[in-house]
Amino acid sequence: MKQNKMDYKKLSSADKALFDSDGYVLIKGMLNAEEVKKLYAIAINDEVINTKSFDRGDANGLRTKLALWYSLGEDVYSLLARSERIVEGVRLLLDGESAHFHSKLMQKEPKVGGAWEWHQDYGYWYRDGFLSPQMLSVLTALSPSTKENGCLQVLKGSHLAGRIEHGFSGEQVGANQERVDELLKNLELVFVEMEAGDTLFFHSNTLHRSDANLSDAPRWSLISAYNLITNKPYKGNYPSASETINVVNDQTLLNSKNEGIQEDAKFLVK
Ligand SMILES: O=C(O)CCC(=O)C(=O)O
Repeated sequence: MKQNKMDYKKLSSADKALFDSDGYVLIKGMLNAEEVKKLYAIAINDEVINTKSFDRGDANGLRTKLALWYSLGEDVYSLLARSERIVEGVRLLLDGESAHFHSKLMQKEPKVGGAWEWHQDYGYWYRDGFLSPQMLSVLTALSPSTKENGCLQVLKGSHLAGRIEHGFSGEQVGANQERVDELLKNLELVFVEMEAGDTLFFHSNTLHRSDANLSDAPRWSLISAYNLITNKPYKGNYPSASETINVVNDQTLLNSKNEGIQEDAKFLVK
């Protein structure tokens, strides 16, 4: 059944106010059940994703799997990242025209999916050459995300602390623990439990982490990162980060016959 434009969620000025004060905003049901079912089915059978995925070890040696790519195309993940509802939401939150930095498919498998240590995304992206933290991540749950399967945790309001020094923690880059410990005393720790199809927009300086997935349920999510188009990196080779996004209407994800990703999506190779 064709969906009408009015049925799609759109971020409001109240969402923007929450993002500004808390460093994140959760939009329930950003994707409808049919859309998330389609995306998840394609993702778990996507051979290209499978071959391009790599593991990151956490501080306890558990491995968490992901694939990361830089180019937007016609695949279903890009159709979501380019959709009007997401791009308009990003524009509203970043206060201007935005570009796509990268997307990634996070695959936290049952029993083995490792933890992510406390970090700010800008802790990484600063090193990639972005001069300002006018950037954010859009995380859409493809399967339910719960405390049991290692949902995302955020420290509410931590984006206002500015960029914290990051160093290696296992094979990951983690935020300075002394600062994190102090912030933990003062700020609220929120476990962001999500239904499949919910979307979290969070600021690049919001401290976040997640526990290992020791449950029987997978936790898969799609994360796209965006930057204000004027905040393009001064080094590295990230073409989409300075390009206008070719926006598609919200119906395209469901109506398109396109499926998984192409080999030439400019994958991060580990
Ligand atoms: O989704 C998660 O568990 C953590 C992901 C994360 O921290 C990130 O992509 O920066």
